[in-house]
Amino acid sequence: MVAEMRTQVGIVGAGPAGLMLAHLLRREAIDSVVLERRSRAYIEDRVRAGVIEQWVADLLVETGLGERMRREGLVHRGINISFAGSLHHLDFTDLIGKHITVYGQQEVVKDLVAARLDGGGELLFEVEDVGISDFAGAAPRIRFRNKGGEVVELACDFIAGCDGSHGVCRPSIPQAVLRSFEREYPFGWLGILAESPPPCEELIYAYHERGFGLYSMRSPTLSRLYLQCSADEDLKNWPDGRVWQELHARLGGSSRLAEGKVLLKGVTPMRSVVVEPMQYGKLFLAGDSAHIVPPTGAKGMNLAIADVRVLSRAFAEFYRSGRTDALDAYSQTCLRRVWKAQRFSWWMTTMLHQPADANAFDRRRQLAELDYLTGSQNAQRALAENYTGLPFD
Ligand code: RFL
Ligand code: PHB
Repeated sequence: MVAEMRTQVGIVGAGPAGLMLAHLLRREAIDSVVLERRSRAYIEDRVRAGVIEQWVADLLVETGLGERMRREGLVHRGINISFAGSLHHLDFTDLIGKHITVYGQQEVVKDLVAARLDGGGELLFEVEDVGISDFAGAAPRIRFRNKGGEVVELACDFIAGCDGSHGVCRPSIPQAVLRSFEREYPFGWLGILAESPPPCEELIYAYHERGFGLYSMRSPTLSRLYLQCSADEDLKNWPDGRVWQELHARLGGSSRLAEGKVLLKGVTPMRSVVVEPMQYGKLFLAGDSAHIVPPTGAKGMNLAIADVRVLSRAFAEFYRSGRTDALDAYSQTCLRRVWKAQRFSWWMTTMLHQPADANAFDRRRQLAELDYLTGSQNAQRALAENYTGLPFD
């Protein structure tokens, strides 16, 4: 027995992209069903991004999701850059009148899940064997097994592939249609979450000959700290004592880092990926399913939300007027922003990390770049504009 369901937009994946798309569509009275293979607890506990661009914070507030973020989020005027033994503050608010908000991705996810379920929207967790079909034609379908084990066939007008970098939607597009642009970096990030007050009120990006370090936070008592490590680093090599020692060393002489209980430890490889186009027939890819950025520019979640902002508007235009211009332009519209975010993330990454094959010339060049950046208001404005979120067309 196969159960039948129907909706306007079938959304695969309940990360920031899928959940925000469902939220924005609901406000346009467009029906959607969100399918997620993990449990609610799993997606709400998954610690990932932490920095929200100003327009994303504004969007959360405008669409009724800003209450907890306003209370618990940390508004930062800028970031710090540490190199050659000194700390430099880049004040985005003074430079360009904008700011960022530090509010964990899992908090955004919790707020989105609560809004979806409170509003009676369909959000199915722990679905299995999701497969998509017929999206090249007029009647796309998503087949899956629900939590109770029942096979369901969901008929929809469109499918949104918001299922991240290991999802099923992108690999369902014929290979010959997609072009993939990729770069692997010869290092990764070892990240911890620790019960320790952050060493500074705002983030510190540290350039150091021992490797990059990032000092971020989730609250005034919880630090989120990262160290450049090798791409395939074995966590067994990193007992807590070594992690703290390395964090102190890379922060330099000014280290006011207090050690505390390590709640979480993990390694993330670093890569850049873009697939083009982001649309095939009635299937639209959004977020990490279409592109991955190295985390140095804090762009991944923000880009995922930028895609679904464009997509929700295009669906709204279609259902209002039958026009497909915005849907047809979806890929092109998103890719302009995606490539600028790729460029920025690549630039931040190469400026701040030590590749194993770097020679003395490379290190002098990096130091000159950091010296130029921290000495030039114009260079700082360019960083601020990208970091806080480029304007939309
Ligand atoms: P997600 O969040 O991966 O969500 C995809 C969802 O799809 C589900 N899924 C499936 N569901 C059903 N059937 C299937 N077959 C499925 N396959 C997958 C998954 O379970 C999941 O729930 O993708 P989305 O929504 O595109 O969001 C992207 C962001 O999560 C990602 O870009 C950011 O976390 C990246 N990122 C950062 N982004 C920022 O904007 N600012 C930051 O400060 C920042 N820091 C980071 C980061 C990512 C990091 N890691 C761990 C990769 C720091 C780190 C360390
Ligand atoms: C984080 O707080 O997790 C974070 C902040 C800035 C980044 C990446 C991650 O560039």
